[in-house]
Amino acid sequence: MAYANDCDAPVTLKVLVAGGFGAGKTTFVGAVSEIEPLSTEELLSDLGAGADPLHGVEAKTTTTVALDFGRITLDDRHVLYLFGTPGQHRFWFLWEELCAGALGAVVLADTRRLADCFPAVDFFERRGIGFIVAVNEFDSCHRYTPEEVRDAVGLGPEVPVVRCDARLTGSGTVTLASLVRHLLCTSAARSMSTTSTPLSTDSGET
Ligand SMILES: Nc1nc2c(ncn2[C@@H]2O[C@H](COP(=O)(O)OP(=O)(O)OP(=O)(O)O)[C@@H](O)[C@H]2O)c(=O)[nH]1
Ligand SMILES: [Mg+2]
Repeated sequence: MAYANDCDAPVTLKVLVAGGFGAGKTTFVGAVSEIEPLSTEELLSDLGAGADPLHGVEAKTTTTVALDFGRITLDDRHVLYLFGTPGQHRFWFLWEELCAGALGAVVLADTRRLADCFPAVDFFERRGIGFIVAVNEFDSCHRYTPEEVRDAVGLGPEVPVVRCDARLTGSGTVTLASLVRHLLCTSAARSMSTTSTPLSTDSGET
């Protein structure tokens, strides 16, 4: 679509969907995207299977080798671009490129392999990119409470933990709304702390 000038073009907001191998990132992006998602699925090779053990995800036959891409139009001025990251260790170098300009991230936690979300959590914490953890509840797997997940992953109290089903559009949309709410709260808190300068620096303290 061509716009008369740049001011007419909608503001694009970039959000990442990250997490461990097989956590449901491609499924999530596909469920919420209003367009046919772009995915880069390839058959799992022996090389990849050696590096990323398949325990818990034995039924998996393909993996994302670059990214997933989806889009959600929020209103006539705002469009959300969703980027799913690759999960296999050997493609993690792409995360750096993918996170450029990102507003925030959803880290999917797989209830079968909770610890697999550590690297994504660590990645966003180190870069100061706001994120929430969404527990993708696979069928017939143990259901952790959000507090159990917070403790297990070592998340601070400021990081929201929500439950989701990556296959369902409604669940994915609620998850993204939680992320946006979290980012807005964080940014409001930051601007409050930078604008609330003391009235006088002459406190008499030494
Ligand atoms: N039962 C169930 N299956 C799911 C759920 N989410 C994803 N799946 C299935 O799990 C498999 C793996 O999901 P993907 O979306 O490919 O996972 P991914 O995180 O993109 O995987 P990588 O890109 O390889 O890291 C697919 O066959 C999905 O249909 C879920 O919430 N419940
Ligand atoms: Mg994928």
